[in-house]
Amino acid sequence: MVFSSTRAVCALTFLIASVVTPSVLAHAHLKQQTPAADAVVATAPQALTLHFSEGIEPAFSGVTVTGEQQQTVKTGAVKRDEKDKTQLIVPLDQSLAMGTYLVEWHVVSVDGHKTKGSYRFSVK
Ligand SMILES: [Cu+2]
Repeated sequence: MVFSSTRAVCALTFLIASVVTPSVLAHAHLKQQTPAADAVVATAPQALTLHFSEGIEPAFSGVTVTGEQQQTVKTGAVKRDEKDKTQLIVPLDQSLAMGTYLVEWHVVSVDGHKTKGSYRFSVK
């Protein structure tokens, strides 16, 4: 009786540890970005940086930047910061005119999970 319940607890602990831990902790959420969400910047940025909660895979991650007239802003290939794999850098190939821009991002974190989201910023 004592033996079997100990085994059951052990099996349960293992199950919870293996099922809950990776899925809850490992998704890449956008924590911070430059220019910041809803920011109004005086100088047009030359690149966007997006800082995630987890390391991300640049080959499977991307960003689209759209202006007020639904025009797509030309961006260079996204890259990951050499020293910080949670940081995605998006070079802008054209300088941004005054206006509000929508940034839509999608990333695959190093554990293979996909996340996406969007935010806006303005150039005045
Ligand atoms: Cu994950």
